[in-house]
Amino acid sequence: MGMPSELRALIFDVDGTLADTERDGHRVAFNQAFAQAGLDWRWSEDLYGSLLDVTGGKERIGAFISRYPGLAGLSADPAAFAATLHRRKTQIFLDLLQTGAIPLRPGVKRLLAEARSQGVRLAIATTTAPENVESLLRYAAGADLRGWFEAVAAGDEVPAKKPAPDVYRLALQRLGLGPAQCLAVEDSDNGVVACQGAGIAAVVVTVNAYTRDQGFPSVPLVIDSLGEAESPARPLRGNLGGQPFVDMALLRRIHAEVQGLGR
Ligand code: XBP
Ligand code: MG
Repeated sequence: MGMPSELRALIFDVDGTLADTERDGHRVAFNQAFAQAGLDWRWSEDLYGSLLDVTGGKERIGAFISRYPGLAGLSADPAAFAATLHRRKTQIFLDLLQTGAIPLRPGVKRLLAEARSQGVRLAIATTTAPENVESLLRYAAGADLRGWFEAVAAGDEVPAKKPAPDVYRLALQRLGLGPAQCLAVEDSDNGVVACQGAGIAAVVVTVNAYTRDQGFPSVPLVIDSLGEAESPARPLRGNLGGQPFVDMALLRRIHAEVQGLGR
């Protein structure tokens, strides 16, 4: 057992983690894209929740088409059709982001700023399209947070999306760090399996309405948000050591414990 690695970087998931983008963002954009294409498809909040097990918007449209045979309006080539619909959806989602309609989740900006003040590097590993990351970071927080992240791995940059480890491996490669030097922040089982598959054992999960009932195998801390002084984080698993929110000291403790366990 070598010396435990120092925590050098945090790698953040985007959708459901940096911001609650799915129900009122992506889902709304998908439905508007369907309507603009003259389709009578409409993804309710529940149906969308069942489709979220498929990561990637194009892949999610494809899964919908295969799960509901006989849909009206299909073209001959479903993959090309899904890709065209997805491009339209992405443009609608970008317009939505640029209105500032989607805020960062509680505690995100506070934790990012604290990490930066301590020289802990920041990266992103996400399934969503790269242009969505740029706009979310530019417009969600008011201040332009895009420059805070030195490495972004996103969307189709990798052949296999979460729960495959590819996008976390790409983030690690762009950081030039090993998995033991990093801690991931995620919101979903798919995301946890992906980071663990890339060797990142230190992970904290902030759940949302769509993911709160997932299992999160071997995750030391599962909470309802990163928390703020005025809106404390509530743990579903693990504990915050009596403090109201997740801070760098807590993340360093979790990272050290996981390293010490040699997981
Ligand atoms: C969540 C996803 C994405 C979004 C939709 O990504 O699976 O597909 O739901 O975005 P993550 P796109 O949690 O890894 O951030 O339509 O651009 O895929
Ligand atoms: Mg997510």
